[in-house]
Amino acid sequence: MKFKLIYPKWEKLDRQTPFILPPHGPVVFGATLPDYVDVEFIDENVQPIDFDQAADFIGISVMLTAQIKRGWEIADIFRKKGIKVIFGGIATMLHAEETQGHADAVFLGEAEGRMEQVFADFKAGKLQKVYNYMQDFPPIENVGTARRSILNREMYNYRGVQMVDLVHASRGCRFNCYPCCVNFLGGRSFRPRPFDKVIAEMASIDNNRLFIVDNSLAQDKEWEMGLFKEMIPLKKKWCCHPIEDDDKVLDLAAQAGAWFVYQAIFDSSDFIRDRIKRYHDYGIAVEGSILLGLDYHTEDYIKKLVDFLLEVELDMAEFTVLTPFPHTRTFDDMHNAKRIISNDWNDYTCGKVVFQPKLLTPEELQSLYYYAWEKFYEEEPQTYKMFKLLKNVMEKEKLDGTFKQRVRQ
Ligand code: B12
Ligand code: SF4
Repeated sequence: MKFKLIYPKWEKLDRQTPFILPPHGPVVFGATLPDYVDVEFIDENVQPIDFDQAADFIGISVMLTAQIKRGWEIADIFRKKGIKVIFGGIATMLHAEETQGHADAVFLGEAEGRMEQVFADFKAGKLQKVYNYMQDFPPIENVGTARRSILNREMYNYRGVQMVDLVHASRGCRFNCYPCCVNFLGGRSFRPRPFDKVIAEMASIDNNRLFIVDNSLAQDKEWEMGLFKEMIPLKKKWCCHPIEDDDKVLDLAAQAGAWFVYQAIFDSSDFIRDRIKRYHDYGIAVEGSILLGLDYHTEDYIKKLVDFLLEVELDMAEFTVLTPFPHTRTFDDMHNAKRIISNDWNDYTCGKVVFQPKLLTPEELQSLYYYAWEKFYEEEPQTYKMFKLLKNVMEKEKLDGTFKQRVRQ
């Protein structure tokens, strides 16, 4: 059976240097498919979709709200040709009802152990309209090594340098941050994968540079230290979301090859200053995620925050505008207060103001977003800071003999 799995394109963050990482959800999903399924994967961010090419069944995998409308367009085209379409992935769960109007089936939840049934239903002509496994998580041991062979890996490089490969060591998150929908998606409890499976998966990846995409590694100190200890012999270099702020953990992370972290920066406190310094003390670079548009943000506040980021020598910064994504507390509050000014999901890129800020006008916040990107990268442009980050990893690799020339001609 020929199954075409599509990852729709979306508009990238305005002002950020464009780079495209290999998708993660589709390759993890790919590992859950029955053996008889012949899967072809198309990432529309790097290659066009051939709507005339034959396929028995279409799967659409969507991660972001900003992808969903394009997903619907693609589905409508295939369905007009009489080909059945199933949707899955994060944005399907967040936009389940709306998506049903464009799909023969929507799959909600995690796919491990569930695809035999879905494909058997398809073959029998009995596809269900909705497969709802929300908050009904399969055993975490069932998460297998992602099927990266479906990727056209040549396409994922930045100026010839191979991009990181994505991998995850856990699901769920025990925190419940204001703008985040992860509790709705992956549950409130932390679900770590067994170490042996994670290490075997990492070892199998033909790339020394990884992105461990777990929501936050700082969920369980013992587990985190155990993971880093197991990773040391692999000599991989990796980036991730936050690491526990603890000397022992940071030391092990550095030994295990920590390269840089994505760290949320919400103010200019000494706490944040020390947090960045401690990462730097262990040779770990920091890419800040800075959310603009919180209720206490004024022009002065945002400008001082950018000055602070330069002063603490943050390695990279990613500025985003607070966005009321469905199934978040932000959405409920903004919706109840009638503060949402755009309901067009294509605007939900995190680079556009779609709500009425409290102490600024939407236009003022939008120009402060541009100000932040421009001011932060005024003296050292993004490409230069990215080069410094690459230099950092190459130096680490040269030290332990894992450096390989990766630039393609
Ligand atoms: C990894 C990640 C990223 C990576 C993505 C890299 C990549 N190429 O994939 C990076 C860091 C680049 C990223 C960026 C952004 N991200 Co992000 N990211 C995540 C994260 C942490 C994990 C996603 C993941 O891989 N999960 C693991 C996979 C295996 O799960 P899955 O995709 O659900 O797949 C399973 C099932 O859904 C199913 N499935 C998947 N596809 C299909 C298809 C079919 C047909 C079927 C049946 C089943 C199925 O099978 C899989 C196995 O069970 C999520 C949070 C989360 N935990 O979900 C946020 C998340 C998706 N990101 C989010 C956001 C907002 C962003 C940004 C827009 C903003 C930002 N700065 O963070 C940017 C994008 C900006 C840009 N430049 O365009 C939001 C999405 C909100 C929304 N509604 O759009 C999330 C939910 C986090 C949050 N804070 O709420 N992100
Ligand atoms: S923002 Fe990160 S730490 Fe906070 S709830 Fe979401 S996934 Fe967890």
